[in-house]
Amino acid sequence: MRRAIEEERFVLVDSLSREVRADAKRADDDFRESVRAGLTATPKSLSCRHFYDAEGSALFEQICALPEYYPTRTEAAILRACASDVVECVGAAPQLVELGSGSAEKTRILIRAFLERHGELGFVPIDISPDALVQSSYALLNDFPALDVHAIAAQYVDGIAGLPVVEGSSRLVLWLGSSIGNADRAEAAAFLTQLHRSLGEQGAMLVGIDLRKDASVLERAYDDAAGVTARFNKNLLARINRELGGAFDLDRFEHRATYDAELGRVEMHLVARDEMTVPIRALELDVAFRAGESIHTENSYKYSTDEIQELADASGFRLEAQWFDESKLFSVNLLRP
Ligand code: AVJ
Repeated sequence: MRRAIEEERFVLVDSLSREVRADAKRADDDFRESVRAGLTATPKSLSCRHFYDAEGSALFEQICALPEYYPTRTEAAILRACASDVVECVGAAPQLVELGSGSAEKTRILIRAFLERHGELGFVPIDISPDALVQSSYALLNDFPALDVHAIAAQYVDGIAGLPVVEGSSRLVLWLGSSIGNADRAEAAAFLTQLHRSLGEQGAMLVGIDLRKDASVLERAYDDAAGVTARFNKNLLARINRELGGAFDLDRFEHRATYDAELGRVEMHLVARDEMTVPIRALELDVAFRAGESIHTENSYKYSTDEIQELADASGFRLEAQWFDESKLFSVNLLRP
């Protein structure tokens, strides 16, 4: 089950190669059947979890650097300001776990702070992409000689279940970037409850959550002037063309991002500019669009400070500390059992 890439300081855990192939096949089936279900439903939708193929992941990295997309750099600024407080709050050297670690760029701020305080640290990144794990782990090991990395290529829930046990050390689980925003409020509470149960009394969480704010700021963040987010959104159609033999003409769809202040969420859509029928070969399906018909592709929920408190209460966590940037655009929250 376990493949040692560098014996001393790095372990990458994944499934046996047979299971990896089975997983890849399962992922293909999942994409195909989820696209079929979404495009034959009324209203039409596609799941945001399909954004992140190689192309989409690269576009997401570009989004993070956009002037309009404030979450990434704002969260980084908060982490720089609160890192030493977090280290104090946590106390003894923890096992540092990260959900959806990706490039782990912002995580460096915390790793540095823990290493300065304790001299050594074990880091457990959990990500569905083994390539991203190997790449980010080697970069970290190179830059931090006192760091150990135990990377887990898995879905969040399976990864948490497979966390290595370290005698006498507590756990701090990072969930950054407001990834929690893709879940609706009930799903977010249910997932945190599950984490709370599997982490036990020793586990704390540090969760980055985007805040409610002016619609114009939010809509610019999800519909940037350079059109990167539009390309990111339309990559779903491009991916259907590439992987399922679809015939989508990307120019005949418009990227739309709107903020619903009542629900507190940004919705992304792809809107058909005119009437058309799009064949998708691998699905043996013709998808008919009316002019103006939309495909709902993502929700990104925003929270008030009261809603963050409610989320903590609903999932059995205590909100022990909370940090904001000066303009209160974004929050970083320390949750304890
Ligand atoms: C990765 C879910 C946090 O909702 O802000 C960015 C994804 N979508 N621009 C977000 C996204 C469009 C992002 N999350």
